[in-house]
Amino acid sequence: MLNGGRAASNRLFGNQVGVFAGGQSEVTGNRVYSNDIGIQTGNYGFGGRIINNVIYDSEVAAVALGNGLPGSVLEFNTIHEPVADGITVHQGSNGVSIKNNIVSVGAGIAIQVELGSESSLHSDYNLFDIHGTAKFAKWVGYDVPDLLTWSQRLGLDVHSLVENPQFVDANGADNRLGYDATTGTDYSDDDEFHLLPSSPGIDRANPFAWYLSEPTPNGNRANIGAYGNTPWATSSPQRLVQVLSPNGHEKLEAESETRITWQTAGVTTRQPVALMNVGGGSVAY
Ligand SMILES: [Ca+2]
Ligand SMILES: [Ca+2]
Ligand SMILES: [Ca+2]
Repeated sequence: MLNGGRAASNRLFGNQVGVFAGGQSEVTGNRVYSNDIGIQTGNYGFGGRIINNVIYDSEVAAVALGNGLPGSVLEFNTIHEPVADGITVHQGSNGVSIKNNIVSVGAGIAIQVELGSESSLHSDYNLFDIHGTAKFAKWVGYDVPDLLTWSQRLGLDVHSLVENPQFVDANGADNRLGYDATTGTDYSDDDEFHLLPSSPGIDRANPFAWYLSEPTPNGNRANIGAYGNTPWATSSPQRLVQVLSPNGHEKLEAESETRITWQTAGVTTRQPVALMNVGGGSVAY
């Protein structure tokens, strides 16, 4: 349990709750698997950051965001749940930001927001994978069948995708996922959530997110999921042109003009990769 501290690069498995975070805690780079709930927040308010974690094989939910405060962030995580729900936002959370995550579910609900936690919620640039008997979303008790309904009715996840994230091999060569509590055997060593080069998660994070920690060629844009903006990100093609908008969720009208935006990598000889204010004060991002 953390209250304002930092949990980094741990393996957390076989618990009721893998990580319980409150205050301004930072939970980063952990492998959290085979717990009832992977990461839970709360305890008089959570305003911290949950970043670059792989969370999987939970019993109830991968992430339960309780008492979230404005500024709290769930970003660049990979969630893979054959049984459990993905992300639950509850217990009066307010102003939670959910971005650049992979959420793959096989039987639960990918994202659900309970009554009283819907205010100022921000969710975008996520990659959802809904397979088996899984459902896309629940909003204050109502089923939301798909991403299109979610984005058009609620204005959430307008740049998000529903596709197979194409992990290298989620359960590894032994074809067993995570930790088996009944025999006390850990099958997680070969569980592999890096993205294949053909993954739709490559270069699909928020275009304004940092990507400089990714090896080149990196598409000048971060990948979605736990390895986005890290040295373990899957590389991009040498040359890339991407249309940013329209991206398929817009309603377009005949004979009216629409602005098309795009980004490129490896096409021109010079390109700004980051603009830094080295002379000024510190900047929070
Ligand atoms: Ca395995
Ligand atoms: Ca396998
Ligand atoms: Ca990239």
